[in-house]
Amino acid sequence: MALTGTKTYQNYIGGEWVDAASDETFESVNPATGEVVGAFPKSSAEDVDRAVEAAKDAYQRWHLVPAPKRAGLLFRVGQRFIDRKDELTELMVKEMGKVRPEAGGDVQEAIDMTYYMAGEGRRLFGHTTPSEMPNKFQMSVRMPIGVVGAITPWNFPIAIPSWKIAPALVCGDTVVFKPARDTPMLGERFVEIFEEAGLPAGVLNIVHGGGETVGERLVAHPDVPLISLTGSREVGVRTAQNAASLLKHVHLELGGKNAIIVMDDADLELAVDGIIWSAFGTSGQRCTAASRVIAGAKVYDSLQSQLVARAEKLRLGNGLDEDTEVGPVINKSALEKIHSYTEIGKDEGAKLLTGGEIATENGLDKGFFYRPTIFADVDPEMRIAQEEIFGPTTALIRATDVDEAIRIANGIEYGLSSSIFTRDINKAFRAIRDLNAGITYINAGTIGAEVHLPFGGTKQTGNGHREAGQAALDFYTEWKSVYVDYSGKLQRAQIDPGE
Ligand code: UN1
Repeated sequence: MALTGTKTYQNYIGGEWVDAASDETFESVNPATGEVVGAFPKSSAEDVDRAVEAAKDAYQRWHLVPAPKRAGLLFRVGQRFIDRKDELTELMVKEMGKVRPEAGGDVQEAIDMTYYMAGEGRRLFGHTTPSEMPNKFQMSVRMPIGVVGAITPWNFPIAIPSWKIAPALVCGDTVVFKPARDTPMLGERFVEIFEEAGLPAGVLNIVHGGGETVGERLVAHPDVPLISLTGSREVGVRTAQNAASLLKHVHLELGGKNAIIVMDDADLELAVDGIIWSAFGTSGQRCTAASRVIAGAKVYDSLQSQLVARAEKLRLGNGLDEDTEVGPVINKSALEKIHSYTEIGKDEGAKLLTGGEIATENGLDKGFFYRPTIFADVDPEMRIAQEEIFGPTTALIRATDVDEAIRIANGIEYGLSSSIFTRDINKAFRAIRDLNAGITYINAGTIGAEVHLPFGGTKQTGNGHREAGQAALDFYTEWKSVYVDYSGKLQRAQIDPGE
């Protein structure tokens, strides 16, 4: 049953809502109820080309708008996000499934990022440095680059677009935005807010559709020099490969297999809170989710029983219900993938402590619900301890000391987030130095990054770039070094001695 009739939404290109070239559509579905949220165009390469043309044309003017004025747009967008926070929050619960407080947090993250990047309009600092020669001035300045292809995931459907689009716009780039197929309505609202805030035509465009058509065309398009993608490792590798022949700048934010280490001296109650939140918050569908728990011998048994008791109490349901703690997973294929990992874990010999099944009681069968799942006696090499499941499943692993715990935590192909619970300052600093990850938490779970610090990971989590914070500016601009020689004569660097 459709919530909003059978309305088909449009793309937004060059400041106008327009139909796609083909009549084909796809539906966005509420994962808690199976209801249709709306129908969206299955756009083709032709639609992408139109959007890129509009963004390229707009770039000619936008990059010359003074940065504090570009920031003015973002300040107005930030205010509108605040004004429409409740409405966006409710829509997010309906389209993506996360529970209301978390959906509100997602919108808040976009508010924070938009204001943070708006502030950059009066900074975008470069450097001045002395010259090795007399009467010579030099500085480095950030230069905008051109059109950005922003390809975003469904798990943070308002926050992550803001992580890419706010810095791109303040830096003077223009954007073609492809939201995830599971959350197109939130993508369309996101753009609508920019339109309300006075977006100049073509500066931000949205093209709906699949990765294999819209995403791939953006990556292949010669007039899109920047691609920022948050998605799976597989799609990330393909994106980098396809973009390589054009030497595009590619920012990739891919998977995680994040661990929480609990040392024998930890505050166990706090660790249990951190694990439950990090493993089952957003139904485990965060790149930063804790899908492994590495525990010392003395705390292992107690931790295991407390975690099981807490997980079994978590209330599954529609995120619109006040008492729901865990919402659905995004779609049927995610549900099937998550369940297949339960089978894999059992076959590998891990001990299933709780969960491990699709929840169907009290109408949950209308949506895609999976019971919070905990495996114990997990060997670090098992697939459930190595591969990203992206669901409410976590694996308990034993470690004898901090060295072994860190070795196990690092023994994966990813490197996004990491955490250690300990009261020992020496162990905490060892972990900060030795955990090979883009983020390390001390005495907190693996989730909850703030917008003014760099976000991203090591190893197969990405390709070395970071988003958020000042680090994002390095992706959306290029450095230019400027030398001004006011000596009135030829001065040769490295050759002529200074006076
Ligand atoms: C993600 O799952 O890709 O730190 C982003 C966190 C959130 C962002 C997660 N602020 O968990």
